[in-house]
Amino acid sequence: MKIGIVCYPTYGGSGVVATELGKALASKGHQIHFISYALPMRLDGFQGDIYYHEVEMASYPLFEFPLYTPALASKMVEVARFEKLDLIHAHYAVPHATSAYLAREILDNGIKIVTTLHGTDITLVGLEPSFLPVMKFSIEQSDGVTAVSRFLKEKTLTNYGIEKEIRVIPNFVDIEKYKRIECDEVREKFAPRGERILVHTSNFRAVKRVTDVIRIFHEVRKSIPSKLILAGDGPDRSNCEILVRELGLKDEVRFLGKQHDLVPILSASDLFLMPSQSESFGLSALEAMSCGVPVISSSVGGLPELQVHGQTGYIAEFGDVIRMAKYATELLSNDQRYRMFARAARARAEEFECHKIVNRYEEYYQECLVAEHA
Ligand code: GMT
Repeated sequence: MKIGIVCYPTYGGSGVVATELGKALASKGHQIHFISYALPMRLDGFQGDIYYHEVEMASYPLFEFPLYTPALASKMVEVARFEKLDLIHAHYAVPHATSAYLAREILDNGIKIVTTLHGTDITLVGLEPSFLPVMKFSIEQSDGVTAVSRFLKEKTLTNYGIEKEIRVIPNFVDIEKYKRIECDEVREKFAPRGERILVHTSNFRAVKRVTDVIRIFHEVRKSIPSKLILAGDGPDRSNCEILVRELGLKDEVRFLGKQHDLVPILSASDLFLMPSQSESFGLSALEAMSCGVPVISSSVGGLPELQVHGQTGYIAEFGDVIRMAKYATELLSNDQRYRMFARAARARAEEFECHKIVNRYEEYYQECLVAEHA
């Protein structure tokens, strides 16, 4: 198949899923054309059947705001025509599903559109009155729609009053790449006195509640000698830096900023913290679990579809910092239970192994290609 993949290139789960999916599909013989305004973060290294097309943005004194939606649609039309695409897969509905709809109408050549709903495109941004009618329309017009969890599917059906069939295809992980490796050097660097290491990775947006991560760590430290590693960057980073100083944790918390290779960091870690306010799946928790790291998370969104409470980690109500800290402390205090949890986390991650899930996307594409336009 010749597939156009549209995604955000930035540090975020939807771009990661789109890029890893494209790479996996290319390795199975499909021709993949990424379309975005910048090179997707994980699209590194040369791979024969992968192409990248950058969306150019015209500027004109009349335009106070960038006009990305039509520019993206025009690029989709160009790529689809020149490369004879069979299908365009839009990741994150806002505004990609709308641009894809426009492109399909212009092309009028039988090309199909699949939209994958990732999270805040449905739970937050898409619900803005300034977007909602366009989002509902664009999702309904897609030839196929997938959601990364049952939670997100239900939210879409109820919040938008959509009656369309939505296929749940969860996030996935490359279990050969995301596995625990020897990382004594990393441990030595971050925790020279053998302290336990807690870790969190995200794009530091408000929904991730990174300040809760710091507060949980503050509680855990009261009884367990430990360090906290924070990887990633985003709008809440400054608040977090301030809180760390206010709590007197400057020497105990390391802010690493954006990182390309998380495997050594996850491999050196003992617990992953994800106290999010909203999380449709929790890809970074899955990557941690694949490295054998148990997770303490909130109970929001799709997290209970990934995490098994009392086996792969613990789940507590969002905002309940004390309970999460208690769970973390208990787990880190019991070596035998900890080892069981670490094994269970890896075993659970194996259920989301890359090839299994990529096959499900491939099958879905085939179904959409043969189906009549809705
Ligand atoms: O919805 C978002 O916040 C954006 C998106 C991203 O690009 O970071 O994250 C979502 O998509 C990921 C991949 O499908 C999911 O694993 C994340 O749970 C989800 N984030 C939220 O729902 C907050």
